[in-house]
Amino acid sequence: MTQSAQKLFATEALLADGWARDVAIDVDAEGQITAIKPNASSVGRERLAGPVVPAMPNLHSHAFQRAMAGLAEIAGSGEDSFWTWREEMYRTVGLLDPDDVEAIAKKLFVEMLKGGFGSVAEFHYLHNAIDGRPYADRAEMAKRIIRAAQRTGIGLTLLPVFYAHSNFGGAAPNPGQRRFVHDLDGFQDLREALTPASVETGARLGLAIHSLRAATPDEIRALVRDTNPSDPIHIHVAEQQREVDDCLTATGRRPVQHLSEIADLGSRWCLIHATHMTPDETRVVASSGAVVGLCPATEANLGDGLFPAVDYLKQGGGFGIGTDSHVATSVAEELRILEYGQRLRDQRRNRLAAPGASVGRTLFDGALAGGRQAIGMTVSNAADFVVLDGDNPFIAAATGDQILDRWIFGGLDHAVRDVMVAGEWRIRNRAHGDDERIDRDFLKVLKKLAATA
Ligand code: NGQ
Ligand code: ZN
Repeated sequence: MTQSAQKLFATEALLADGWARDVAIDVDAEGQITAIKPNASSVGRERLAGPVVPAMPNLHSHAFQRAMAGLAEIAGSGEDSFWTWREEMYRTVGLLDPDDVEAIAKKLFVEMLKGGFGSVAEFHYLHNAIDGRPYADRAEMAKRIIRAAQRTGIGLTLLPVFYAHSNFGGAAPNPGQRRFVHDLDGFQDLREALTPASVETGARLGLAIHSLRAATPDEIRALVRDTNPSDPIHIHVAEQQREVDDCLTATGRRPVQHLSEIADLGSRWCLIHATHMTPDETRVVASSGAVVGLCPATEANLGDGLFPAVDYLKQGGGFGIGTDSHVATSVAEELRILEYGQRLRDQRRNRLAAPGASVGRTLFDGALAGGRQAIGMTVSNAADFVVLDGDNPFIAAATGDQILDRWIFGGLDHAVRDVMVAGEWRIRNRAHGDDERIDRDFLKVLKKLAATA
């Protein structure tokens, strides 16, 4: 898509090498940044309405789950868990047609933009029709995700998910999983069906393997072998203690240990959650070049446990953030919960930054680098950035890292004002051009779900 070139000016901006003042930013007609000059003049440039920070990649999303956020909070037997939540999630899965999923994804992607994300990796496993048969076009559902990203303007890395079993040892899938499953040939057909749409829209493609429960070691090796060597590979791993126990029973190994023996973990890999790791496993992952995909709001909501972030970050481990089930959709909220989990466990403050460093800045920089790697966006000059609200007194009075600390830890949940992705304004003054229609279509889906409750 071509647009006209833009000459922008920010009084303060977080650049690759740190904060700079009076920054001139040139964006060309393809949406690429062609020049960034600090200490420049604003003459002839559009003045941005506040400090500028890079847009964050959201490295883990199951878009359809946005529709049930907040609806699984009625206490059951007293033993509610991830696994009872999953039953409710499967019930929602059984109700959604392609139009519904597209409407949910559009609403969600706009919310993510408003929360400070510029791109998303969709871990997409809702492939088959409600009765479990493939759609006439196997890529029907995935194409709805692509269309939602294109219409809302969020950057997309689509990760079609391989899912074949209900548990370790190649157990048959259960009925609630019929919309997710493929064999290796069917999955290859899906990937091929997606290639033209991804080329046409600029969506990046990668591979996701649902979990060590859902794919056997042989299947994992075959999938990795058949994937373009530069594509990212994502997998859920070690999120729940029960998964650790089942893995130990089936293989004699813990999940992360088992995965590291099946696959050569390196910079293409993104381990989603990796919550339950021993110090040895933590060391292996931290030194592997892989990224861990942390989803702090969802992990808290589902009662997963706490990732050993203090040890992992001290060892230089890579990480990014995802909103996963979308009980939150904001950069600030995910980073805040990540830090607060460690504080609650340790009964200490400022856990994830080195002495003298800002926690907000440390987490923001870490999640940006890891997120870009995990979504396959490492070499990019795309104009993807967020303008924080310079009229907010907290932001207006802050400078440098304090801007991030105020945003993340000061409760400024509406600090994101404008968002540019690939050189186009997707959010201006907190609004998306298509808000009304997107809300109307989304409301229809919510009413349909409420009618079947
Ligand atoms: C998912 N979600 O695939 O949506 C999973 C739940 C499972 C999270 N792990 C299902 N947060 O892991 O079996
Ligand atoms: Zn997930």
